[in-house]
Amino acid sequence: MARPHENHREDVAGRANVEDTPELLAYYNDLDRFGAGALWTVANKIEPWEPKSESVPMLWRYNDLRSHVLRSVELVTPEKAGRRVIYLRNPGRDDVAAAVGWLYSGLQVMHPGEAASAHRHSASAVRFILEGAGAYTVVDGHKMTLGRNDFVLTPNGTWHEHAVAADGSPSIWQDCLDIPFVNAMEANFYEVHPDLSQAVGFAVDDMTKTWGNAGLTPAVQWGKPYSPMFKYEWEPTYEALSRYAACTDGSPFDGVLMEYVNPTTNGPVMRTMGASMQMLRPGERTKAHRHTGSYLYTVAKGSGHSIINGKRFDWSERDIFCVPSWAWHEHANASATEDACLFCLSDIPVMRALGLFREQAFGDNGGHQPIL
Ligand code: GTQ
Repeated sequence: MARPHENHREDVAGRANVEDTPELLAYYNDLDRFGAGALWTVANKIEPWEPKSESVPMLWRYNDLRSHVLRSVELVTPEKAGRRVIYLRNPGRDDVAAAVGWLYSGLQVMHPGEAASAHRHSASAVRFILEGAGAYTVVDGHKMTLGRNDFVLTPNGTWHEHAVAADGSPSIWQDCLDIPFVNAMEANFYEVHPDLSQAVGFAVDDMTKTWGNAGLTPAVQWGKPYSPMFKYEWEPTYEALSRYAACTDGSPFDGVLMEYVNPTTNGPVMRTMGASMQMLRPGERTKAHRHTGSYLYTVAKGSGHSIINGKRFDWSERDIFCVPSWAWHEHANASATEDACLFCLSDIPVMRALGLFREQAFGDNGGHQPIL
């Protein structure tokens, strides 16, 4: 059966603008029968003037979701579910289970004494701890204890498993993975650990203790293409932002923003995903800009609002929101006395590595300056 005929015309020199005629329609039909089509019918659609994200700006309120996330504990076991996660849906990206762009995110909950089986996959992951005590992750035999606002990496190909210690408390963390991207690349493999769990082979938290010492690096080789510092803790992150805030005007677009880096390269923590923490000082309101790449923000501290493509989203601690690629956005801290901190996970490393990163300030040349 012939597909419905599409013809995306634009009356602009250099763009496709061919009117349908009975003769051409018959021609398109013939091409369709042999698995072919005329580019000029779809060219304007597949080559937009600028990125057109299908993702919708979204705010997921923790207060709305929390009780439902906790309910899943009574409904399914980690053994049966594999992982007990409530994932964040974006109406524009339901087909690929992405929260925004090509990034997946979900809220995983575990009770004390529970553990999820060890596995590995081609997708890379980070976890940002929202609440609870006693949670830990084991990555390739390295055990990391996790507290609120800590952020842990499980890079592509590493064995990983999550659990909460028997004397801990119910824990919820946010998972962010590049699953949709790896699936788009048609390169996703998945493996369950043969023993369902891995032995811990190193001192607890050794990777953070080895690699997370400001300005000091050990005389140890690290050849892997991701950060050896598997866990970045909240306290030193907040201290670094506070110290930097005391001596900078910050960026008019981002406030006081610092990127989490691989200490052996100063580059992003993983090849496909990068992370940053951004401080909005009391009363601070940033200017609007936009850039390519998809962004998931988690409110680590404080409250405020963001305006994304003209729509206002009011957020408070633990809320998650997304900024789709090339969407205008600006952030404001609601408090005149307290700072607010936003954890941000993005696919900027992919954008940069492939030469696709672009950035534009709102109002720059009326938006008409060349961006390529
Ligand atoms: O723990 O690696 O939320 O594979 C979804 C898929 C977490 C994980 C998720 C996963 C993981």
